[in-house]
Amino acid sequence: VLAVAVALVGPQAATAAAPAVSSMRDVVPAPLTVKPAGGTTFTLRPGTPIFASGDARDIGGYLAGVLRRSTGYRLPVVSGSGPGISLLLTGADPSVGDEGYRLDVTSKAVVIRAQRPAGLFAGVQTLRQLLPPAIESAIVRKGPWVIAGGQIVDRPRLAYRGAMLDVARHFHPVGTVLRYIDELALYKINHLHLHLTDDQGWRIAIDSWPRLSAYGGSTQVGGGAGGYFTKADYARIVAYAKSRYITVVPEVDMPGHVNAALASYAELNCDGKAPPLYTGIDVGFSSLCVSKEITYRFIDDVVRELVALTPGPYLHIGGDEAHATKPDDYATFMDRVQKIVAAHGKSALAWHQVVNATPLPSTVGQYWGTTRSAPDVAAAAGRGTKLLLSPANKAYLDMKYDPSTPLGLSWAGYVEVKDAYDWDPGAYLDGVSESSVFGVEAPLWTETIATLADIEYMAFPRLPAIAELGWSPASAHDWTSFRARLATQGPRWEAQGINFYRSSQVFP
Ligand code: TNX
Repeated sequence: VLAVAVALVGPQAATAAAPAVSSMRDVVPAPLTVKPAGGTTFTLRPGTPIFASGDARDIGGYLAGVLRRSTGYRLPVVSGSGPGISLLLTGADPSVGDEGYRLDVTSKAVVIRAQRPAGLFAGVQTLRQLLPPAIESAIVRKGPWVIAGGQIVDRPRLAYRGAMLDVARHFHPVGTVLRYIDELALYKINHLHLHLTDDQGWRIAIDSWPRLSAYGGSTQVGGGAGGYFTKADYARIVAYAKSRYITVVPEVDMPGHVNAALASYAELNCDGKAPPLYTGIDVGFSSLCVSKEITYRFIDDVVRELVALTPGPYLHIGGDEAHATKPDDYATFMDRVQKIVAAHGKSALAWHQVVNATPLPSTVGQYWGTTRSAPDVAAAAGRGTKLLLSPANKAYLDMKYDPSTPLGLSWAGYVEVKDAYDWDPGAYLDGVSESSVFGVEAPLWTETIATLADIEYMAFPRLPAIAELGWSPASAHDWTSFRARLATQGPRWEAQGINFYRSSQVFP
């Protein structure tokens, strides 16, 4: 009897503690403009239609899928218009651009208007946050499902809002990556950078060099079994990400971080001898052989096969911590590899050391330093190189929150939620103006991160902080507002079973 009583009290207590109607002002990332209409509410009913036709149809189906899980309602997806939820690709102000939207909630209808499907998808993510947290439950909950009335007009500040997952140090299987994609979508992240290769493992099948994955993917940090994505696995990730309006950016890290490749093919080594596989966490000890022609045939093959799997415009070529490559060789190598990528019709992304070579006009440099002064990077920006900002002491999700964090590293310092949030990407690097800033990205290196629960613990709540810096207008940047809005996300993460860090800065 006692157990039954507890089971009954549990969910009711949680519902009672949460406000009946979520505030329009609590959305993360903060929208461009929010105008609540005091008193007006819309209530979701079992038969509420979701009107969506043409290119909006898939998003209607996606929204219905999200809402049916927790409401148990039918929520038919139909064409036409009327009282209900409408997803329209007409009538949005052109100023919302490709990813923006307008959302109107009245007592009769919820209407999301956008110019492009990506904008409707972003509007749908906002709509989820206007519903009670239990809407995120994987099992049917009681409701009522009430949405506060008003209007939101929204569009992103920066074009590229990314997250990186290192599947090389610890391999993370397809299911984990798909779940992370769904979590990124919640916060309007639009790029997933997959760090596919490193000293400890090669994680993508390359048909013309099969030992890369078969042997080079056979272990990981700590000596576990590792693993790799078949091309079908990888295509599934790319397609799933696309359905969430996320572009996958594959990285093959070169000329350093290549022990797994060198171990797989003796001929890639300058001395013709394959080193053993590596399961430690040192960096900077391996290099491709810059003077051998086979190196470039190898890269051309890998790039060609990856490009065939990559609908997006970018291929990441690494370029970090090439301590085992002489500086002249590094420049020679990076310049040649950028041309290989260009010859296959893609633009290169590279860690910011690429500025020590000659970045092509299309190459984007990813800044991962820990100082605001980086004269060589600023000079490159002055010459036209666009920058993706991932300052390690702000944006690295693998840094410990504080000394007691059981996972993670601390070489760039401890990164509490406020540290992750309190910087302005448009005015961060000395001498670099916002016009040179292509976007922000939150990398998650996985030397110490082995499971989905580990990934979630490090990403939440810092990932939404970086997402807000990339999406919300600079004028909305305010820690006090952000931490209050972030706190309202906690019950949503609980409903989804996301394992998050209960930072005392956010959840006192
Ligand atoms: C530096 S940041 C690295 C990675 C490590 C990471 C750990 C960068 C471009 N390289 O090889 O995994 O630190 O935080």
